[in-house]
Amino acid sequence: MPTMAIRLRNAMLSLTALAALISACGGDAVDAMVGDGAAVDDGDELGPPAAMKDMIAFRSERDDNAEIYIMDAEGGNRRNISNRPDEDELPDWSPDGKSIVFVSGRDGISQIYMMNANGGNQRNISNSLHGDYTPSWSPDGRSIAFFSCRDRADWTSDIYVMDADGKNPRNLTNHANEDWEPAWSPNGKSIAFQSWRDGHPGIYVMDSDGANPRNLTNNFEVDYAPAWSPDGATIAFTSNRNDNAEIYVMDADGANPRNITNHPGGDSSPTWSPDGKSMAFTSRRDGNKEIYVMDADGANQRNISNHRRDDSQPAWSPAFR
Ligand SMILES: [Ca+2]
Ligand SMILES: [Ca+2]
Ligand SMILES: [Ca+2]
Ligand SMILES: [Ca+2]
Repeated sequence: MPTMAIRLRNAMLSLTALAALISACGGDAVDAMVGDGAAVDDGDELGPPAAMKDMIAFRSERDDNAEIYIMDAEGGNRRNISNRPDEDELPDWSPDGKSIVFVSGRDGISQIYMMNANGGNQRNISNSLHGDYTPSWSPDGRSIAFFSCRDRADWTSDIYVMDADGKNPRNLTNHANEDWEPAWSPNGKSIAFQSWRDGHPGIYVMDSDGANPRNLTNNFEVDYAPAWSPDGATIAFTSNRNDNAEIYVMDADGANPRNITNHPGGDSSPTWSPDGKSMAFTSRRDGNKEIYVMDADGANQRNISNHRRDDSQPAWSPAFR
């Protein structure tokens, strides 16, 4: 049985990426960006927004800085839609498939941006002085959930919800420990998230107004990155309980957790296809991060990004209809 020290070390190792995000919440001043996007025209030349069906948005470093890419579920029609020299990451889709919400550092600190799904009309909607991360669009299209350190002097984080135009942000968790990675349920009534409030990162769920938070995973290992199935019956997540990161699914009340990837490489960040029959996820099994797709029971795991630079954070469009 691992000691608490080993558990803590494992937790920190597996959460390196998000820990890096949190450190950005520490108020490190980032110099004003130089030459930010001066050659990029966000105007209407890309045309009106069109709904993107059965596309996967993801973060890629293949252009030397993080960009939002989209591709179809077989890996075809791949293109860079953010196309800026700064870090662009953590995409999520509007329910109508026409827009993508994402995080960018282009204004000096990670904030939440919106763009058409063809890359047009990129704009900052959070306009926060602190870091904002992991946006999740509500199924009715009206709200964006995210996590931020904006209200806490100790730089820990809470889950927030704002209107989809960035107005009216409010803190849903108000808890002294870290709260990360909100994910709306398909009926809009609940938000799943990751929290450290019981001493080890677990998956929690609360009502969409922040009431009634409860722990769904209740174990001493690291669980994170919740994603609801389109029918709301199942939550996929990432767990290190088998000593390497695997995709698990559980019933929406936390019962019946089972490992569906079963591969010694690190597997994380699940996202469901709109029909609930498939999932995309990030895997490091080929030596760098790649986007994988599999059947929802874990069969037919295959690499669809196939690039030596890191590809991660998949989001399948649209999650809800
Ligand atoms: Ca970029
Ligand atoms: Ca908190
Ligand atoms: Ca694995
Ligand atoms: Ca790759």
